[in-house]
Amino acid sequence: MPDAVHVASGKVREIYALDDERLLLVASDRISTFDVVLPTPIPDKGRVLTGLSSFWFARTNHIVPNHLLEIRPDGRTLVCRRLEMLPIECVVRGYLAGSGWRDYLETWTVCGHRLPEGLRESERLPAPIFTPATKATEGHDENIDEGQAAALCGHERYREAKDASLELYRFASARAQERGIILADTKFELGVAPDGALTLGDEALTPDSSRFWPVDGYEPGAAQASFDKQFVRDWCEETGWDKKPPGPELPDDVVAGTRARYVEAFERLTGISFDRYLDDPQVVLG
Ligand code: Q0T
Repeated sequence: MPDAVHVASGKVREIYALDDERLLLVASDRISTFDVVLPTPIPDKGRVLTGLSSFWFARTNHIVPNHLLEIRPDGRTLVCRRLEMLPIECVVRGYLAGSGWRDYLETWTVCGHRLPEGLRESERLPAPIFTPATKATEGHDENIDEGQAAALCGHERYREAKDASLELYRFASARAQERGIILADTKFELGVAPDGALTLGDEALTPDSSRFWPVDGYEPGAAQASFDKQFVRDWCEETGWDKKPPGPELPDDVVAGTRARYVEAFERLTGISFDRYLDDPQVVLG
């Protein structure tokens, strides 16, 4: 990529600028758990995430346009339209987990949404809720209420982003449920294209931007096993690691088991064999 200028690094991916209008998003095989990137990569994880994200982009244009222009033959690189990103994370929750559960325990509300009393951890909500958060440059994103989010984005844009996010969640969670995966919650990053259209950016509806739970074994009242990262988490807990960097090297069986779970999520959700994707990444565009 001689002409691509590096512009940003995430925990598990890199962004390069091709020109004023286009970016390259490169997904690595790095994996993070308990907020720490581990030294051992999961082979093909970046391809699974890129393929899944592209699959959803190709099927949700009727809800909101997105930044995808092209998947590169390596299966881990997307050419994307450059957007002016909104200053909020667009989170949708269909189930009570993570910071939503913690906020609920203290206030029976999440981002200003009053919820019924007596809900249990991981319980399905009466209806999905939009729970915006700030984009923290360091540390964790902070949940904010509708008024704060609308002030940051502008009221009109906020309403549009909220409606699109809820519709994307309803669309994807229905398909995931049919295929044995609960999409407990998910985070979208939306932006504005040069023509002024609200546009979906980032990666979308992947296990790194969402909580995926297996339908089999779902049982409210406790935290649920993660579809993709549970082997890694269980193994890290067994080692007695203090969750501070550096993380432990993963043994081969944990790497292989985790790769298999990512591939399984891809195949269940897309209905496409992952080997076919490796052969020709364009298959996910349908
Ligand atoms: C972005 C303009 O992931 C991020 O950075 C860490 C690697 C967040 N981020 C997104 C953008 C995008 C996208 N995606 C876009 N289409 N246009 N900016 C920049 N940083």
